[in-house]
Amino acid sequence: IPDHISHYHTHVVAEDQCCSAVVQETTASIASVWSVVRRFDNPQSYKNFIKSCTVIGTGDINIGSLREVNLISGLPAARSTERLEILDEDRHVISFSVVGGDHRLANYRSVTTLHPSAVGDGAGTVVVESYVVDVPPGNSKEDTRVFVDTIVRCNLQSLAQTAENITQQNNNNDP
Ligand code: A8S
Repeated sequence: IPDHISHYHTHVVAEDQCCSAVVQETTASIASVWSVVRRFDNPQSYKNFIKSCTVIGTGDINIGSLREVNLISGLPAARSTERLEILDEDRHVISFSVVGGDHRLANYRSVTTLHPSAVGDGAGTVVVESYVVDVPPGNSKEDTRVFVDTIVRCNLQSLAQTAENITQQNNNNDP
């Protein structure tokens, strides 16, 4: 594994925290996947549990920018406040942390990186998303990992689908 990948996915994990990673392969190009995942202001474009999102304040999105995320109904939580931690356009790295909300995932932090893949005639992408989070009181590490892995896996499957549609449209416009 190249140095910068292990670097971004190495987390400091305290005794009362757990961490994990989900990997998703897609035939979509890195450019397509990045165009979707880089939009800190628009996570609802592929995260299906999110109903709407508002970036707090005006102007550019920078490290430290905050977003208020509203979830779809039927979940055990309604909103989450999240901070942009890393946005590296060259290395295709985005990271955010959870700083508030009415849910139980305290101190959640995730890092998502994109890498070239042989799938899709050599023009595909591997998406790696790792996270660290406090284990909620009364839950086990294993329960927490299963819960969060499920959400992240849903998000990454939807990201792959969304990006594949964009890649397809680009190919149609540019045969
Ligand atoms: C993400 C990842 C996660 C989001 C979780 C894990 C969340 O939005 C949902 C349910 C919760 O209980 C926690 O990349 C929280 O968004 C769907 C509100 C944070």
